Amino acid sequence: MIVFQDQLFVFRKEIQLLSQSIIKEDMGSPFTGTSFTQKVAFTLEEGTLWWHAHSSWTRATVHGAIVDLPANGTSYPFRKPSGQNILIIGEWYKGDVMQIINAARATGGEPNASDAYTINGQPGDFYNCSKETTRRFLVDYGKTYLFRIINAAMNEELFFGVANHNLIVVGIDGSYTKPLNTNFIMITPGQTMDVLVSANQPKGLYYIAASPFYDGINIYDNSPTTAILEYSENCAKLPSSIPMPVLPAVNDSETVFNFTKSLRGLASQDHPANVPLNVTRKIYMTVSMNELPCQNPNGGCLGPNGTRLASSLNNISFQIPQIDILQAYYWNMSGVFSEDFPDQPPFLYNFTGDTGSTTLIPSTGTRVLMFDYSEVVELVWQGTSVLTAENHAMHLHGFSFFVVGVGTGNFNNVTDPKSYNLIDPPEVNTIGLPKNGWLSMRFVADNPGVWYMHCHLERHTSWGMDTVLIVRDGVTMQTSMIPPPKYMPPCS
Ligand SMILES: [Cu+2]
Repeated sequence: MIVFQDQLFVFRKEIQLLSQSIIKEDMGSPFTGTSFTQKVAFTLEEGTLWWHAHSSWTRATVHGAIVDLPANGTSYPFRKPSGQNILIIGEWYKGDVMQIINAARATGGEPNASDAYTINGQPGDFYNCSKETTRRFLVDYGKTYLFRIINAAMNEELFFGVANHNLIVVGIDGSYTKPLNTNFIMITPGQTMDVLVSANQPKGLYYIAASPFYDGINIYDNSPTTAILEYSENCAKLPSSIPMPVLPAVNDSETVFNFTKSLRGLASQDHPANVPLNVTRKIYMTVSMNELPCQNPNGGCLGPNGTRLASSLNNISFQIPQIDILQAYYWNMSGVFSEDFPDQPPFLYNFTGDTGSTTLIPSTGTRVLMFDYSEVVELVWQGTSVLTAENHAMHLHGFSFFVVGVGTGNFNNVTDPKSYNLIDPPEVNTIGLPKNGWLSMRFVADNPGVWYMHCHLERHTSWGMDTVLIVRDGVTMQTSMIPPPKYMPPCS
């Protein structure tokens, strides 16, 4: 098992990440104990991001927060908080997560659900093993605190709240938002949300809790995780009297839809929303759960009707290649991926994502979407009910994108763009696509390179709900990919 140093990086705009793998058990890998330095430039982001491993399910434990503070001489677009806390929600399995997904892939069935969610590594008061070590966040009455919340869970979107306290959302994914006053948030795996909490209630103890949002039909972990908001000098009450936040029902899609729809980018003079207006490339992409023929040499499959579970983007279930696409593209190696990702015919919006029979079994392949440098992209994700319908946490590497529209049902290319928010849409890198709904986003393809796009629900990623975007070089050095370092850590 390889464990990376989990440390908090606080910096301004540019850092060097030293990734150090530590030998915990000798698995015979020639790469344990090695290190490499990765240079990451945060040119536009301000707020909270996170880093995590991306090989199979390793991100379950290999992850950490990245905090990007306001640049010197500037401040937050809200009153400076009295204190800050990083709060990472994780997901814990009694078992090796790599074995859990490998076993599921072998049989084509569902992977085991987790055994607990955690807040900064602790499942909380409702677990005997955690009673003594439940995380406590200390506050002084009358002060306001910034909570940088990260959903690092593997497979569930989550509701989150603090008993008797309102939350004010002020940022998502390293971009400020207009303050949104709410008594809960829904945060998808991959997302970060910066939230202000004012300690304005009677001194005491209050539960902080996260519980799942899941509107599909499969197994999931339905246990809440808790931490405690503790006022200094509180008249300590018995634990049994600590109030719990009231969070929406586990399958409350409508509340989640309204929450997503209410998010607004800050769009101020200091933090303008540079929403692309002149779109040059439109992509319509279905997001589906599927099944594939059983290929288990040891017996039958545990997916629906003896098949194996799969998922797809545009009816293509992504196959992870043996050679990484970044190198294959950079060195012009053929046979690794193909460029014929079939865009749906440009905006034939009478597509009915609900007619599942013809697309229940997707095609498979390593297909990529190619973009010329600085193309202005509008991408509409369309959730379908091909096998089952549920919310998906859509995520793009390499870019933040503006969420210009979101709706239920099938996208209509005539009427729906009329309701686009081109003034103050939220700018994110991960967003929940509503069950059986659509979501339209825009970005400028000005970051040359090879970028993964996938659902951040890890089981869907494993089943093929992924693709890759390749942005070609521009005409100058500054608009081209930088060459690989002399020592490139091998992909293993
Ligand atoms: Cu998904």
